[in-house]
Amino acid sequence: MPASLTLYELAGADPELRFSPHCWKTRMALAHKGIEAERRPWRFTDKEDIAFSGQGLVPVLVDDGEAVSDSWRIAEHLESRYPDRPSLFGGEAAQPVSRFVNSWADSVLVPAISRVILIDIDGIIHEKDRDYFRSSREQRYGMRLEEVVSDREARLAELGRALAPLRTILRHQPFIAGNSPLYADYCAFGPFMWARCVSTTELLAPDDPVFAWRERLLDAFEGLARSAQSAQAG
Ligand SMILES: N[C@@H](CCC(=O)N[C@@H](CS)C(=O)NCC(=O)O)C(=O)O
Repeated sequence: MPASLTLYELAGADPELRFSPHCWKTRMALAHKGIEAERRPWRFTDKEDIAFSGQGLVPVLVDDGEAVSDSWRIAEHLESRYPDRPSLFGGEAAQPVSRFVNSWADSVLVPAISRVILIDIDGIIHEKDRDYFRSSREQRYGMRLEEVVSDREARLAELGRALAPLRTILRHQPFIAGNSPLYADYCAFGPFMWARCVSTTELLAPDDPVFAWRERLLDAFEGLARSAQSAQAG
């Protein structure tokens, strides 16, 4: 068994609400490998608590004393440190393809979902994080949070268009990786968990193949994601 692992995860005012898309990628990766970690709640402004990792973002995984930050680097670490556990990438040649999916999720999916749910994050975070969250995000987007999410119908339509590559592949197979999920699936699923955790807005139509894929991942690992604390009812 792995020695001792600690995962720092972004939490809301409710410490059980773990809502970061990147932390969800890591959470699913650990479940895939069958590895337990102590999960510590972390807030946006708790920078000093993860200063030992040399940066200020989560997820941070501490594995037997070694700190690894960035969800992609954590996935690589888990794959090389635990080669006897189920592979996250499905082989060496598939690793760069997973990396492409991760880049797509971060550069297309996260921004598209944020234009729908960003304001909802303001409602679930700890009081001590609220000024930091608003000012850092308003600087990033160059507009007020309220404006980022204005015209919800148009934003949802944009998200729908952004999902075209995912939707197309899921018409032919149950997961991005084929018949069962791999890390590439978790890269795209993390942003949907982010939305589920903070917002009650439905991003997908029930007849969208992406909806059924999300359901399958909510059920994976005995419903790990479905049973997590979230803004969604069930
Ligand atoms: N590329 C990084 C991104 C990590 C990231 O942006 N984490 C966010 C939470 S989702 C964070 O820690 N934000 C802290 C802040 O904005 O100060 C990864 O994949 O882990």
